[in-house]
Amino acid sequence: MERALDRRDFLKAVGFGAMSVAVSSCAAGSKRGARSGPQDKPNIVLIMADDLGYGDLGCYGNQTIKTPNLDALAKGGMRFTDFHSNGAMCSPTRAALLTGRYQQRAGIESVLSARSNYETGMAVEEITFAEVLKTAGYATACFGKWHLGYPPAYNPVRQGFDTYRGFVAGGLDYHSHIDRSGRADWWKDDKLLPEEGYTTELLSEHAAQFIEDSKAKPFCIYVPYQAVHFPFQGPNDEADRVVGGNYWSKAKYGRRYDDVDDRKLAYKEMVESLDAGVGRIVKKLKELGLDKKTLVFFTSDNGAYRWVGSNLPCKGQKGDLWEGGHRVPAIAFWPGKIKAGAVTNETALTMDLFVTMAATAGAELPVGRKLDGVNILPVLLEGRKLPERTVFWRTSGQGAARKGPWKLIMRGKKQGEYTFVGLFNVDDDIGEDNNLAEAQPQMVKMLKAEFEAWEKDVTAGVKWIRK
Ligand SMILES: [Ca+2]
Repeated sequence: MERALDRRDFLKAVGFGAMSVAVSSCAAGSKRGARSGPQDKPNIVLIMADDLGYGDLGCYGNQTIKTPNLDALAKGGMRFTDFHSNGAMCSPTRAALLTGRYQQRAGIESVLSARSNYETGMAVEEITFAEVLKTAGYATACFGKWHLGYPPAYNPVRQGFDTYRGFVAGGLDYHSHIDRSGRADWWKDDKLLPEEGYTTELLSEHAAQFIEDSKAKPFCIYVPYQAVHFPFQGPNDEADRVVGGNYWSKAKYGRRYDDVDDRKLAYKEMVESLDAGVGRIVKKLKELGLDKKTLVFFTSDNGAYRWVGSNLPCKGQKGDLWEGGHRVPAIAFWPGKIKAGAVTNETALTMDLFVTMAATAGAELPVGRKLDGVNILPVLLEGRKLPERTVFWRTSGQGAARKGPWKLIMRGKKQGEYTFVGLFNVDDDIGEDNNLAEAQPQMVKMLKAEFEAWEKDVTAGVKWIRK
């Protein structure tokens, strides 16, 4: 229990308990107060796919891949058309999700590689949504891909999760659970504990079991699936790796890589297994009569690789700051609270989910901590608009800013200057085909100035873990 006491002391030291999340405009928030017990609080199930593109689901227009469970969630809840991952790759988006801030503030702007960053991770001093929800009496669990630190000292159980099953690296073999550096990577809390099975199915089962075990108290489950990140392996494929091997070459993609049609078939199987896993979790909520008191939120950590997945109708892919790199599917489901069949075009980002979950839980936010995300519950519950804001992205020589329909994108940074500057009205031109930078120099100037001010703010005094 020594560790738990340390965490409590730490949370006290950073000022938990003195500021409530503003939820006055929300129906869900207004019913909660000092008189309601923890058992009245809604549960939260946050599911994040990996590398799933904007055009990869049936409810986002995919004609090939069958996703009946996710389509049903969209039909029974709210679908976002303008939701974005904070990063264009895995670790940065996860840092923003966990902390509710731009990932640069946590010093994580690029991927934590199991080859070159194996000794490090996101600082345990960062305050995660799991830690915030714990202060409101929630049971917390993480089942899936962490990708925010490899040594046990950076494990999810050090960041507010009571329970963890899954893997800490990216690009795991779905069957043998061996990472790209040839290490076994399947954990129970902060200890290695192998388990047989297909990654997507194991995580779905653990999530369903946790719901069963935790039904008497409010819970928050974070399920970061690996699906549909490479290697391309469906549930019926064989393991491709052994401990001690090196999988940083093309072998990382798995044996179903060379043949394009077969690779795409594997990808389809992976998305469909993900869809079945979401269905398994929602079915468990329904069986226990918990669906009406649970907010389910589904999204992806970045766009798809276009040579296997679909970001249509967006341009670009994972790693890009074109829309295809960061505009992702997002679905919110909460029967009786969120209007069935709702579609919103509000612009929201991964980092908004931290404050949104705290508001859902009636949890207090840490004092003196700048959170960049905003509460999107008013969008979910009342179809309201968010306050106007400008949001930003930055990754490997690219920068972007978005205000209303306007998106500034800058690419190819060399000696402090970008070789490409584009301005697009992404409401009218989601494919970013019509560059209006020359026609709208004032808008370019304004967004560039806002971007530079943001850059200065989020990088001031940062100790970079991975830039
Ligand atoms: Ca990813």
